[in-house]
Amino acid sequence: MQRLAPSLREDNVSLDLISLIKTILAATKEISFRVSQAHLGGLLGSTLDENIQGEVQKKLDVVANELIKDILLESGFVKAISSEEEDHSVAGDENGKYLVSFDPLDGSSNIDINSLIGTIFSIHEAIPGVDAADSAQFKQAGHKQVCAGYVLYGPSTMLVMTTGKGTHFYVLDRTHGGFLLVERNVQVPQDTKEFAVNMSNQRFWQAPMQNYINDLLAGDTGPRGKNFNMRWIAAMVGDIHRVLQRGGIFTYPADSKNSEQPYKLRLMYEANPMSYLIEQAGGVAMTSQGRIMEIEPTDIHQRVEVIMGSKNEVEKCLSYYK
Ligand code: AFP
Repeated sequence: MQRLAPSLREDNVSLDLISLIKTILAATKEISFRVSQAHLGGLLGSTLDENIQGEVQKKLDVVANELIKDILLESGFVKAISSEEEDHSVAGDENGKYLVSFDPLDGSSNIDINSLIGTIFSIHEAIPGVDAADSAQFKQAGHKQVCAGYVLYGPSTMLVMTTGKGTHFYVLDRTHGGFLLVERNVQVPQDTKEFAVNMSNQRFWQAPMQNYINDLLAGDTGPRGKNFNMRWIAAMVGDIHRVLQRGGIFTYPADSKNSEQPYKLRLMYEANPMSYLIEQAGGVAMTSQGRIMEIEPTDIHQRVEVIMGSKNEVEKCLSYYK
């Protein structure tokens, strides 16, 4: 099995970007260890703080954020970072070539139940001439990402990553401490019989999504003429990993639970990187209005509607909005 760096060189990834990726992965290896020891090390449960999203921070959210932040800011490769757990972007090296957005631990509600969680990251090129402290440089659309990926802390620790030459799977081999390539050019099946959505929000969705899901639930007695299965891990990393592996549609649609906040998922460090991975694997990543990676960001913490996965199923879902 091929090691990480040679596999990236095969995709003509620059040495600087490879070094940055290895820097991020060094932090995730430590996070993987801390996650496995969390119960023993008193790292379960919440802190007394909330992040800027108004969510209570888990102890491991804070630990993971500090590990990634520190290693990136010390690396010299990074001009600035933005994180789910940081109110504002944080300046790095004025000469750093890259901007990194990340969710240090996605699926926080799974931490205390020993279930799937992961780190999501998205890399853009820094804009020359812009001050490192200026958060406006993060306002770059998802199609400008030069790399995106996640590390899933599951039964095995897996890296799923793209640099624009397909989406590849790697597994952390603890015998030598590196990630090994296990599957190159993963392909999302175009058709599926599986959907992922938080059904408890159903009554708050807009009519098109209500109608679409009702038709899936009607199974072979309804207009779709086939039975669908439902899965919900409550961590986007886990749900998207399943979709990449065996197909499916994943959605977090607009809802009316909180009129000031119709969307749940964050554009810069959830929707954009996952869209890049899904599209590079032949899937589709949309809102009901258009392609996620075309959205021009207005804020590093902005939220967005998400409908992504198997091509034909996503297109079917979108047809209900026409
Ligand atoms: P955190 O980033 O706060 O851990 O939230 C996880 C998440 O944004 C995403 O990974 C899940 O798909 C979604 O929340 C789960 O939301 P529900 O609470 O509706 O299950």
